[in-house]
Amino acid sequence: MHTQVAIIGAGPAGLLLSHLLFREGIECVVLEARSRAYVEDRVRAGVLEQGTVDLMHELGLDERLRRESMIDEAIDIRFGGKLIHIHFPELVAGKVVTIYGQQEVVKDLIAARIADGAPIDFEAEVTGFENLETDRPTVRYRKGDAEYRLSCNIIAGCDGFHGVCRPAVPAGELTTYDHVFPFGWLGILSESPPIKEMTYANHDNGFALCSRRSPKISRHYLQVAPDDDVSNWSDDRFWNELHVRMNDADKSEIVEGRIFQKGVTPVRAFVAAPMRHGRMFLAGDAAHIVPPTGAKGLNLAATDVRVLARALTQYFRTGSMERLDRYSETCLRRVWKVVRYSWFMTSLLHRFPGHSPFERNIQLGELDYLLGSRAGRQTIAENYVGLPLEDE
Ligand code: RFL
Ligand code: PHB
Repeated sequence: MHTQVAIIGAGPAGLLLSHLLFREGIECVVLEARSRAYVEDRVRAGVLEQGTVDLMHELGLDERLRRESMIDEAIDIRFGGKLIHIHFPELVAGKVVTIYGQQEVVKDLIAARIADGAPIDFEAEVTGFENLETDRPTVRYRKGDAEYRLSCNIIAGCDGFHGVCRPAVPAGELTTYDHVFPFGWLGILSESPPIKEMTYANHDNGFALCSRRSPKISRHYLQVAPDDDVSNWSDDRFWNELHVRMNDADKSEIVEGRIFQKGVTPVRAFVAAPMRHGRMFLAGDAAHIVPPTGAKGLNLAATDVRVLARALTQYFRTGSMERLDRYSETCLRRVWKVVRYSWFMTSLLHRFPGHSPFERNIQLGELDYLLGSRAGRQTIAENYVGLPLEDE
């Protein structure tokens, strides 16, 4: 079998790319190791930048998003009994962010692709590649007990952080930058109405975040030890700690409800450069991960594939590799700005086990600065809503 673009992975990166290429009449096959149900149920991100919402709109895939998403005009940061209010429209010319669960985005993208008659090959696990350096690479994959081969012109490595594409690049060709923070996030979903504003907290006990998925579903996070396990966190322990860190000791603000999902996730920044080897182009988490504090992972995956789709369109229309040759450099400029911002928010808002009293006071000084400085709050707002897309 042959296709123009073999897309590995049906996460946001792979699915968005498949729609962008479909629109340009470029043929692709999407290979996904997991089942459709598994991919659609994976609970992850929730904050969409305007650029990501615009992309869904341009693709004509925002019908449910428009109906069910919620707009956030602000975030709050609580620390030491004080409140920093960052109101986006006031600080960055009318900009806002949209709350819509990543798994809802994924469900919409999968349904639309199937409706286009261009299905996704689920439970098709890619196991290896051949001839990556030639103009006819081959993808090997397994479905059940059978092995298959797919020949293509281009491979899009959209298979996430634990995928097979990045490890297929020969040793020494990639430079990797890795920064593991000394804590993790415990995230829950609960059947309870959320608090008024998306609220981050830096408390002596550690970071906390109150977010939401709908008017009836809350999404909350607590900083925990990096190797912590959900079994250490009974529902009661979770709620009690959240009230404390959110300065809601009398439990009058945060409504407790049935917790129906709980998971611990590492907090880490990672970049692999270049985002390319021969005919394989890496996009999204396959190439980089950012700590969740900036709410940027999904949005960065979306900007990567926007750049990649434009470059592939040029290539298949004209035969020119000019944009493909610039793909990695173009993406990495944005990636490093987003890594920087996510690192900054993570450093600002967490308790670091190794911090000296000096470092803790510097952190509190920075929070106090933001409280009094419009310029400081504007920097956060500008990044939170998403930096403008620079024309590549
Ligand atoms: P994904 O979503 O991991 O998809 C990769 C897909 O590839 C498949 N795969 C393979 N398929 C075939 N053969 C193989 N050998 C394969 N190996 C892997 C996998 O099964 C999977 O389906 O990567 P993608 O598309 O790059 O998307 C990235 C985003 O998922 C990620 O960056 C975000 O979820 C990060 N993130 C957030 N991003 C935001 O923009 N805003 C947020 O508010 C936000 N919050 C978060 C987050 C991530 C979190 N976790 C759990 C890591 C909050 C959390 C808690
Ligand atoms: C979420 O709603 O899942 C969420 C919100 C803000 C973040 C990270 C995750 O910074």
